[in-house]
Amino acid sequence: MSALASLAEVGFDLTTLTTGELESRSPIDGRVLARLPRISRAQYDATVARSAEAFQAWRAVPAPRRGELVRLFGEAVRHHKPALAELITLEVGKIGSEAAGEVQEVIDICDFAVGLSRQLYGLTIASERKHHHMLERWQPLGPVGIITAFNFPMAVWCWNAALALVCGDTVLWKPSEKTPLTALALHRVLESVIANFADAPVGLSALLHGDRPVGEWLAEDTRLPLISATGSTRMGRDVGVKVAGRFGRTLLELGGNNAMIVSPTAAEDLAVRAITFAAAGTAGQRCTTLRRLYVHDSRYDAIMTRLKRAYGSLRVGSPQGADTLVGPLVDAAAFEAMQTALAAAKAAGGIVHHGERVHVAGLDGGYYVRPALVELAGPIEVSLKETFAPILYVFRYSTIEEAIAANNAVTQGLSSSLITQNLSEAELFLSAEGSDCGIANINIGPSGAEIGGAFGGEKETGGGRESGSDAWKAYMRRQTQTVNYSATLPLAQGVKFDIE
Ligand code: UN1
Repeated sequence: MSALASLAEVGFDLTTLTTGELESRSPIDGRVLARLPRISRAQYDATVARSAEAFQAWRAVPAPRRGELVRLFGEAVRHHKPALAELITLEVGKIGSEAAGEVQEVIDICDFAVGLSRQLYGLTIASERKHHHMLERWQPLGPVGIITAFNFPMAVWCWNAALALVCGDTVLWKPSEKTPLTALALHRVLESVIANFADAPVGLSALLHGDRPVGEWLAEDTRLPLISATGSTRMGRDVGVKVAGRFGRTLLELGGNNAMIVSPTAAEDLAVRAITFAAAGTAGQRCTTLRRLYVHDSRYDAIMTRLKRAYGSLRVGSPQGADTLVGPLVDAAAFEAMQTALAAAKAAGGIVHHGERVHVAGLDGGYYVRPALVELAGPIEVSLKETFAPILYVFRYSTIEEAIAANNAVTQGLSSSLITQNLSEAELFLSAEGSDCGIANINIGPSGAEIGGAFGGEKETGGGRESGSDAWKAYMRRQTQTVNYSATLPLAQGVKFDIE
């Protein structure tokens, strides 16, 4: 029996999802898994109105009690973990362990949020006025719009939703039009928890199925003080400009073009594994995927030999196969973008290894590729862009300063890494003169971050921070409070204003 069966408990049944404009296709074989209706403008407006109404009640529920809802949700996700992971594999094409890892990331952020629900700390501040005290208090913000991408169809929503819910906000989720099913299943799990939670108002969390116009409605909607959006830089620029135009806030997590530097002292086995997982894993479809590799001259030939061999033997195939390491690309458009990028790299003098389509028996409708390595003498137009596919551009370098400058010489700034045993190089990379990215790692690839740290990046990556650390502050409104417990009214800065 399919692991999906457990989801019947929350009213999710694939066989009943047969009508609607949105088509969920499996990257495994291109088959249509389900059809779902797209939300209309009138339904959208009613949903946001309910969310705004629900916020009035939810903000007054004590934060630890809000945390209890998220705790119960995390428990329910644990129960449905095999089913949710199977659905990610079906709809996104992730291999089993990565799909399970994504569901684990959902569970982890729930646990984090539960603890956070008792730690929404503010500051106390010394007042210059006698018998006054000042404090900084974090208040719930309002209904939050969350726009997510296909490649992490559950975890990224939950980074936002789990924090927003404990912060006292209500949430509205527009998932990628490529992954309506995973969103529906996970949201049904949350709905089932909400239905049994007395303090949860109707409309606390909503799912908005649709494509681009729904994202635009959210961006333009003055009822939503915060829009958190994950996806391409182009999408982020549109959303960012629209939201800024109405003085709303955005939390943007956009494109990456992540690099790794392999230094003269790098441990070779570790480097080769780190490179291969970060560049070829998830079929190159993480925003943290390794896309540029800088190898020191002294190590270049040996590392390239190992990489070509490792890439040649990577098991590409159905993500449902127990041994598979590289599943399919999400769709034909992703395959074409990859081939276009490889052709451009070749035309610009790059030496391309692999990257060809792999035909998997019985799965002709799926786009499987052998991940590509492209040797380049220097940056070219296509290596400065993010192509959402497994292409790794490889360069030589001779000094660490030169390699760090190259790491930083792109418009994106998400993640970065250095493989070294040299303490001075590691510290330089992590210093003010080092990597300019939101994430900087030593002896780890750029992908696969834990939820405990703040996740996000600089420059065209959008500047937002989600998930751990103090990212919760984005979902709250900061209020400075001054209280006078004297009978007089001294004014700050010594100002005198005495009246008769
Ligand atoms: C993404 O690709 O949008 O760090 C998120 C990672 C994952 C999250 C990736 N934990 O690779």
